[in-house]
Amino acid sequence: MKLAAQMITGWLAIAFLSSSCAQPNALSDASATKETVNLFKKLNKSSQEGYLIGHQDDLAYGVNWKYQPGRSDIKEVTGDYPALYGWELGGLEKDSPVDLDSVPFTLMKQYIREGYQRGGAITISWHGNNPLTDKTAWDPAPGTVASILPGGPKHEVFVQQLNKIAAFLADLKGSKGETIPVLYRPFHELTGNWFWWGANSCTPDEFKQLFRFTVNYLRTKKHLHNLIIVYNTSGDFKTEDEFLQRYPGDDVVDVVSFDTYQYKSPDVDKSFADNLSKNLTIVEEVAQAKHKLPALAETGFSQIPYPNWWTGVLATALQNRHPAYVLLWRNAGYKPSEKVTEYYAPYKGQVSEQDFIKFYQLPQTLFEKDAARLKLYK
Ligand code: BMA
Repeated sequence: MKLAAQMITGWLAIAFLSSSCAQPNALSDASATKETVNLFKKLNKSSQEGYLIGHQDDLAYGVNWKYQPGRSDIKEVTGDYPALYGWELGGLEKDSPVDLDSVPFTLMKQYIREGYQRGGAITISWHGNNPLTDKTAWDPAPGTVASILPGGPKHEVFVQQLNKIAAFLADLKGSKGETIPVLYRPFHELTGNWFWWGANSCTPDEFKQLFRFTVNYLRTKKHLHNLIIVYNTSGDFKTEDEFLQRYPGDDVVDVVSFDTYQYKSPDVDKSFADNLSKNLTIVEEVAQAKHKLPALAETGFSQIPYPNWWTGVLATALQNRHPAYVLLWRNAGYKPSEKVTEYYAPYKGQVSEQDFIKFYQLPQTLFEKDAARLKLYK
C-alpha cells in the first residue's frame, strides 16, 4: 500500500513538474530579448484585466490632417493615445521611401520610438508586392508562394525583400540601444483569397512552409529576437480545425488572431457581433491549449455611422472575452484615387465621439496610460 502510495505521489510530482516545465506562455523564440519576453508576459497578464486598444498609423495622420507632431485622432477624443500602434511596411521591399499609404519610413521609425518610449506596444504588417508578378499584394496569382519557397525560381527575389524588412525591424531602437519589440503579423488574413499568400493561391502545406521559412530566416539568419509572431486569419472560420488549417506550428507562433469588420448597420445585421464573439471563443480555446495569446488583429466599422457602436456593439461582443489587444484600422480620411472615405476611430466632432469616450472609460479597454502603468517592457 505504502509503496503504491509513494509511487503515485512520485508520479504526480513528475507529472506536475513536467507540466510546469512546459512553461505556459513562453515565447516561441528561446533567444527573445528581455523586453520582448516581458511584453509577452505582461500581455498575458493584462489580457485578464482587459484588451489594449490599438490604431493603425495613429501618429502619422488622421481625418483631415497629416504628419503633425503629437497629433492623434484617438488622443483628441479621449485625451490619451492608443496602447498599441499598428504600422505597415508595404513598399519597403521595392526601396520606396514611403509605405503604400504614403507614410515615410524615416518618420515611421520615429513614431515607433515615440510610442514605445511612452509605454505603448507596436505591431507591424506587410502588404509586400507579389514577388512573382511584381504587382501589388492584392495580386493572388496562383503559384506565387510555390515560386518563392527555397528552391523556387523566385526564392532569391523574396529573400531580397525579406532582407529589407529585417533591416527595418533591426533598426528600431529604444533609448538604451535595445531593440524595440514588435508584434509582427506576416501574411495576414491568410484564409482570404485577396492576397498572393491567400487560401486560393497556395496549398496549406506551401503556406506553412512559407511562414516557417520567413520566421526562421528572420530569427536565425537575421538574428532578430525582438519579434512576437502573430498568426492571423480573416474572420471566415467556423471551427477550430478551419482556423488551424494553415497553422504553421507552435515553434513559430506566439499570438493567434483574426480580422473582422462591421459592414452593415448593426440594426439590420447582427452577424458581425455574433461572429466576433463566436470566433474569439474558438481562438481563445486554441490560445489556451497552445499557451499562446489570443487577439483581434484588425477590426472596425468604416466611418462609424452608428453613434453607439463602441459600447453597444464592440464592447458588448467582447464581453467575457479576453483578447490581448484589438487593433482599429487606419483613419485614411478621403482617398481620392478610390473616391471613398475610410476611418475606423472617431475624430473630434464625429458622431460616435461621445460613445468612444464611454468606451475609453470602461475598465476593460486599455489605452496608453494603462499601458504605461502596466510597464509592458519590465
Ligand atoms: C486597406 C486599406 C487601404 C490600405 C491597405 C494597407 O485595408 O486601408 O487603403 O492601402 O489597407 O494599409
